[in-house]
Amino acid sequence: MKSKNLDMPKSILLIVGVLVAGLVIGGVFSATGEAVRKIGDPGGGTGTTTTIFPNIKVTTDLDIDVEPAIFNNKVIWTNECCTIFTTQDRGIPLSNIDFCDISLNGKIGGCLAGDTKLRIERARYIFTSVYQNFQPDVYENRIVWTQRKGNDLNIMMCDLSKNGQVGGCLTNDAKDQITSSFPNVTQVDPAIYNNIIVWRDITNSNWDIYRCDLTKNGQVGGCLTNNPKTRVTNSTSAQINPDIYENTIIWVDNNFNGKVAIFMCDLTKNGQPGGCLVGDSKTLVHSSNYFFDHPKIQGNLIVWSDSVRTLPGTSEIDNDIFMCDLTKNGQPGGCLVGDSKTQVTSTGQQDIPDVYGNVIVWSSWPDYQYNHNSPNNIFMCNILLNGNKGGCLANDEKIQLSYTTNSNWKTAKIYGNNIIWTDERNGNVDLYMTQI
Ligand SMILES: [Ca+2]
Ligand SMILES: [Ca+2]
Ligand SMILES: [Ca+2]
Ligand SMILES: [Ca+2]
Repeated sequence: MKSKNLDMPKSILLIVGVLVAGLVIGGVFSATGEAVRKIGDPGGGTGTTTTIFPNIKVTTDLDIDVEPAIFNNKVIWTNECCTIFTTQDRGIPLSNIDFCDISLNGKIGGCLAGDTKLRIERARYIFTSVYQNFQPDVYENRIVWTQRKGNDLNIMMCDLSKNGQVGGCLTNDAKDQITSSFPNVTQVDPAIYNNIIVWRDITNSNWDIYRCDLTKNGQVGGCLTNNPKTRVTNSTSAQINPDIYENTIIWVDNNFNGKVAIFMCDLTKNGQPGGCLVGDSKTLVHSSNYFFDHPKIQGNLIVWSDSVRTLPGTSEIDNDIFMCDLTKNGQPGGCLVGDSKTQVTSTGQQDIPDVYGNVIVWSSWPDYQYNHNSPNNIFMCNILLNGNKGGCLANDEKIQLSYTTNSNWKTAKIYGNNIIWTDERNGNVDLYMTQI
């Protein structure tokens, strides 16, 4: 369960302990054989950070394992394998939804490299159409994803507690189709929190955010295939990439007065300014000339990447991680458009953040400005360490979690003490994880 204002005293003690221990044993090898290296994020501060967070391999296959999502111990991702050739779908790779459970590590269904992973939905070839699966998200026992079948894309769902029955998550269980196939209208990018599923939808000829409520199944606003779904936005620009936490939905608007913007709405304010009904005015969080990709919300924090400058000595954009805190609305650090936002990183390229509790993770390319082939790795900070090593202020030295040498952006997701990310250290895209 995702709890509000979650703090993690245990992990803070661990981080501090690790930093202290790291100062003592820096330069040796950890128990798992991962090299312990002293590498500081040139993103700020002085000195070096030592990490001993072991990098645990999750997938070992030669397939492309991407788009991880995590809730409690449940990890889900998109597995892209082998390319097939048909008349309609020439050269499109097959994509499956795979799953493992950290609490089953060492057993079937666990997340260690040697554990057999579970396939929730596989790519299928039906009536000359390839069924592809991607963009998974998970909340408690419910898993949602996007399925493409020919020209029709839909939001799908299964429930692990129904395994072996209709609506369950075993490979051969019939899954629930949330959105309609008729006409062939595209719905993609789902996110789920509790009973609410949100996605982007092109029913009205431009992208809008839509939602449904599982507690209203069978009625208007429910999540059964034929239930009329609830429209959230109606601006003629594209509203995309939604996320949801408790009653707050956030998304990106790709053309708000010529800029890219992050908006939010609050389901408890429905029918009033700031509510999520289609007629309610939505709340502007931030706008920029830079594209945000996926902003994320958890607890009181919203995180995103933005660019406010160029890299020193170049004309290239310098990406940074930014955050705001809903409890500070109306003050510096709050999430209203007039509030100054908090810059988390500094020099180098940083993108694709995620947040849980007081911890923010992201993909960082510290030496990008000097060498575009230099390593890109996963870094983290903890707000409770602000002003110190590991803190989330722009000049605080950050903590490096992964050690790979390739320069591709990585996607990290965090839940509790578990952080999972895409990693190409073995030549194909795998998932790795660590525990903080
Ligand atoms: Ca559809
Ligand atoms: Ca729109
Ligand atoms: Ca930067
Ligand atoms: Ca792989």
